[in-house]
Amino acid sequence: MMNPGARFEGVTIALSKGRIFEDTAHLLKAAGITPLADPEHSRQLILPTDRPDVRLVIVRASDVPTYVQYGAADIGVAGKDVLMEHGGGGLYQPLDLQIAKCRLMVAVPQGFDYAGAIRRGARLRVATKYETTARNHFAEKGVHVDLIKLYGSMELAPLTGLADVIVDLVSSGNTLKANRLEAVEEIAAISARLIVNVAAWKLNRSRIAPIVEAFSRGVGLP
Ligand code: PRT
Ligand code: MG
Repeated sequence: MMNPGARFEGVTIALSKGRIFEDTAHLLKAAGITPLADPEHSRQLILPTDRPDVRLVIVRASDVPTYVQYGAADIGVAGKDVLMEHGGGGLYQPLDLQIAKCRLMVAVPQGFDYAGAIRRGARLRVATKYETTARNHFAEKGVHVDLIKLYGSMELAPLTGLADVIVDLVSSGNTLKANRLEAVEEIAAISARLIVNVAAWKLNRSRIAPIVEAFSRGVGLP
């Protein structure tokens, strides 16, 4: 039996707070949706909006695809990094929102001879939050790696001897520079995507399609 809190007849949108929420605000506005609380200041995890048929749920960035995949949310906004790692099962990905842009990179301590290590067939210790994506990337290149799963502050791993290289997101490059690291290889260009539960898209299209269309009209606008 579904728990009573799960019974909501409208559209549930999953977002993470921080940059995704901030960068999505203008897209929500384009869709005529105004949140009635600010997740940075409210402790509420379910945020009502000015539309009684639309609510937001605030979850960890890496949990957004999971909520949408299982239909606990109908729609979500997730970084391509998170979607690559998740795999994308049960998700329809109709829109590149062109927000929260960055690059997923391999980075090493400044001066580390990455190309040489690969040429020699060295076995690399790779610290990352993106275990699956990193494993696929190095397997494709034929590089032998030992993966070390971390949940944050990847930049610290090479500085403490935990790993030789990291796989992490880079936008300005300031974090790498501040830790005497340098990017040596791009794995993927990243931006946030609109994701929709595949079943909801089929069964509740009349409610979801207008929101997706409004988001698409807002893409690229300030
Ligand atoms: O914080 P939490 O653990 O809950 O989750 P999260 O860190 O995944 O969430 P959040 O809000 O930080 O990131 C959400 C999404 O924003 C990511 O999944 C990316 O798709 C996107 N994004 C865009 C970024 C960045 N740019 C980014 N620069 N996410 C993280 N960073 C971090 C990066 O990991 C590194 O530590 O910023 C640092 C590098 O920034 P520069 O400017 O110094 O290069
Ligand atoms: Mg973060």
